[in-house]
Amino acid sequence: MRQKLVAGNWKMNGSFDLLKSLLEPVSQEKGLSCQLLVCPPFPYLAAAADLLKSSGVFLGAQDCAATPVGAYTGEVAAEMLAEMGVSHVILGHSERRHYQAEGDALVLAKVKQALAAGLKPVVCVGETLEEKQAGQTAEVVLRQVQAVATQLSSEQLGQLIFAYEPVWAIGSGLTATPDQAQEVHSLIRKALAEQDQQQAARIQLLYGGSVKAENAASLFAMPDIDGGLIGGASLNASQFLAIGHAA
Ligand code: G2H
Repeated sequence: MRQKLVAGNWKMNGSFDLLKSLLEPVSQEKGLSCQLLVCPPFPYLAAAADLLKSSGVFLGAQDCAATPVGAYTGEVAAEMLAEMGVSHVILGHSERRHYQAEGDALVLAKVKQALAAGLKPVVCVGETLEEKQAGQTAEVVLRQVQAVATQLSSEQLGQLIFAYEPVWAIGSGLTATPDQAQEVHSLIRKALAEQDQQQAARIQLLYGGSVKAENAASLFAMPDIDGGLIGGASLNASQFLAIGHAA
């Protein structure tokens, strides 16, 4: 019922060379049953939109402003992204929560802007190693999910994608086991179902954190894991496509 989604989060990596060498094979790949999404940094979005034209591969950004267009130097508005052919936007990634001190209220404001512009927000949630060790995983993850979900209408809720990314698994080579990830995904879906059962059954829940071709199939086989948000491994076309084939 839910299609799998494999999303590449390039983070602050890339070049025009990489764009071409990566997106050409990705856009030409046939025979994947999952959806593909690539999220390069802002300066490459226009060229990426061109390379992905009529490929069926979705294009995403890694952030957007919390306000509509206006006097906000250095910011990029959601409606600008939409105008460029962007369909998705990653919001609340743990790197932004950490390095840019983004909190739940700011993430919610960005989600609202994204939705108003017709973008699908990919809202990232996840606990740090300290929080995990203190037994606070469920509390932290559900707080981050509900800070957004409970402030939206049912229709808006249905536009969201959540990505569970345990912070201790990001870029570390450590991955949550499929069972650990499923347990958290199932908690998220149950919390969403308490708000809106129909939408909860439809919302894609991605797993992120050191996903590679070797561990993707076992993660994606879990009932509440609807694909992955892939960092490092999305920078290599054959790795990224192999993860797509695992989905
Ligand atoms: C988690 C993930 C992508 P990586 O940040 O969002 O990155 O796969 O490199 O752990």
